[in-house]
Amino acid sequence: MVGINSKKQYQQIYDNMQDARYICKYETAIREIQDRMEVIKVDLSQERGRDVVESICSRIKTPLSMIRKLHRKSYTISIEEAEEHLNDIAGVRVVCDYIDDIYAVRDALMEEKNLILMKEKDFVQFPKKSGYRSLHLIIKVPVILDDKEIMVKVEVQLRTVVMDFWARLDHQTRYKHGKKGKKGLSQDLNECSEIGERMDQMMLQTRQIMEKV
Ligand code: 0O2
Repeated sequence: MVGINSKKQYQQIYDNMQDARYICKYETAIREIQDRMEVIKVDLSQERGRDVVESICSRIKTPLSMIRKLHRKSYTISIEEAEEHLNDIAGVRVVCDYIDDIYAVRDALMEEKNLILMKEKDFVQFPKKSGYRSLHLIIKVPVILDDKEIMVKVEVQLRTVVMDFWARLDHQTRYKHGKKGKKGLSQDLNECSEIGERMDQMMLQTRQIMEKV
């Protein structure tokens, strides 16, 4: 790890990460994405004649989670390193019913003005070893701070209800039983993920057949 922080320095960083001025730009960036998502939700639902987006939620990463991630990735624990290397300080999660809705929301978001797509990670087509499935977009959004326009990174996670259910269970399991989870649990979770994948595919096919008749 680069640079070992003393307890006092560590506390200072923790306090700064909680500082309202530091958080403000991330809150504004989240609001911007959420507002655009609400419009996309209405437009797509009208276009498809059904609810396309189940829920939209957001969070600012906690100082402890930022510090843990910087540590995990072997970066120095500082605000500057967090801003440079962490893509998910601001996060928006969009949950849809069907797999094709995920990509429809992604396409609609990409048509929005003044957004820059930095990175796209498709864990729907290529699930993680853990069984995690979601579509991740790292987007830069313009925010006015002290009369200046700056670009702020937001991670948008797009997933189905089934994927969300799995990710929440996985998160709880790891939180309770450590990174690797309790013996046997990761195998169970992998199986759940595969069942979830089949369920998502079958629900989509069923809906598509129903739409044709
Ligand atoms: P938390 O506590 O949810 O915030 P990058 O630097 O952007 O290329 P990054 O951020 O290192 O890549 O990793 P990745 O794989 O893109 O994961 C980012 C986030 O996706 C994680 O944030 C989780 O929210 C979620 N995620 C990724 N893999 C898993 C998984 O196996 N299970 C679950 N439940 N969620 C996952 P954090 O900071 O790890 O966690």
